[in-house]
Amino acid sequence: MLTLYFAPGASSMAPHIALHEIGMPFKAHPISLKNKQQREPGYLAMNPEGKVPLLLIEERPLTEVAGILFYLARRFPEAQLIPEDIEGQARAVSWMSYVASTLHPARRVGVDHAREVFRGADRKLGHGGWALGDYSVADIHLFRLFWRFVGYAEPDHKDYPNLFAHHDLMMARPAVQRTLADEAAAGVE
Ligand SMILES: N[C@@H](CCC(=O)N[C@@H](CS)C(=O)NCC(=O)O)C(=O)O
Repeated sequence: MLTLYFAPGASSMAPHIALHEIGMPFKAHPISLKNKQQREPGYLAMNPEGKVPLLLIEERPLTEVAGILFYLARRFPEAQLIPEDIEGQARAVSWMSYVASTLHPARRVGVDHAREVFRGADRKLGHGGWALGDYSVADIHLFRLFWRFVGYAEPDHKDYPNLFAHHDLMMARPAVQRTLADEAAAGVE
């Protein structure tokens, strides 16, 4: 059994979406970042970084969004969340590394910096839908960061046409709608 520790709206939303895409039963364990549950000794024993997401594979902890998405995509190939060929898989990892190392930390520097960084992401994504051509875990990771950016920066559609088109494609997916509903209902902030 897989267990996902998540906080509503946090980075853990990406593996949460992937798990719903896969459609296998899993346990979803909400934690409150506001109440610092990620700093409790029991949680730190599983993830010394004190962050979400955390995926337990049986009892074995796996952390970092990109690592968890890669694991899920490879473990459940029937969900078609990653290309089959090695170059395609490397491109998925490349996109997820960019999302984790460039998009995720942008807000900490400031909203103006984030606006500039996401303009670069819009150019990188380009016109025409999914990051790798077909839908993949790279889209899930990208979506969560842009979804968050929309929430705090309230960007104008015309400045990010490709990312907004991608956002609309993602919002139409049942797995995304299910994740947003589950996280809203989770009972923590
Ligand atoms: N590099 C990590 C970042 C995870 C991360 O920053 N998680 C945040 C929520 S979005 C968190 O758990 N913060 C709690 C804290 O720092 O106390 C990943 O990609 O999984």
